[in-house]
Amino acid sequence: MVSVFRGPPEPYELTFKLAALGDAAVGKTSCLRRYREGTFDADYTPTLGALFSKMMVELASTSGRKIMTQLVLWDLAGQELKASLVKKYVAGARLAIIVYDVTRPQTFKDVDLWYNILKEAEPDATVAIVGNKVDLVKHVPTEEAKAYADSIDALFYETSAKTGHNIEWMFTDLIYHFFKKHEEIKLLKH
Ligand SMILES: Nc1nc2c(ncn2[C@@H]2O[C@H](COP(=O)(O)OP(=O)(O)OP(=O)(O)O)[C@@H](O)[C@H]2O)c(=O)[nH]1
Ligand SMILES: [Mg+2]
Repeated sequence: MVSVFRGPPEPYELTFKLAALGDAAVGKTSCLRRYREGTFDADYTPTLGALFSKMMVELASTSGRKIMTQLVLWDLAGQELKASLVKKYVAGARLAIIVYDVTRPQTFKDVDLWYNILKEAEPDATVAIVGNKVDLVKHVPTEEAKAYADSIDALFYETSAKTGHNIEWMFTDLIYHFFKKHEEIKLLKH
């Protein structure tokens, strides 16, 4: 079981880093904010460089023991095109989401560029491809994006940070797969 702990910071047993990548204005900051705080802001404030925030996530082992973990979320500027800088920011990330905007096909094409930079820096990261803004008219076919995600062995989700559609599920499932893959903790199925 994986669940967000929205109380005050607790002592934790494990900490892990998640990086959010993708073109400008695809909704990286919005997806992270929706997951962390449950809110949405319609105004666009581009992220400069990179920002990080922390949140508590509670896991349950197969024996039912609760394990408090700290998730460190790194939010990268979509305008940050210098691969060397991106690599610096993603260093140490065990998990990554590469977000595109389902209304803008170019942002989907660029996913592969972000993926290659990530892969060079963190070859073992558990990766999710995320098509965001599904509350709007979609211009990137789901099947095409899913096929790409399958080809690079990544997870795939379609979300809306605006309505909250699939956001909690996407992060929960990603974290679940990460721990399952590494078998550091035997988790209860969510
Ligand atoms: N309709 C809709 N708008 C969204 C959604 N997610 C984000 N937006 C809007 O899209 C714009 C960009 O969102 P951000 O979260 O700032 O995008 P970003 O990827 O962090 O952008 P950079 O920091 O510049 O890389 C903002 O105006 C958001 O309100 C969504 O799911 N649906
Ligand atoms: Mg941002």
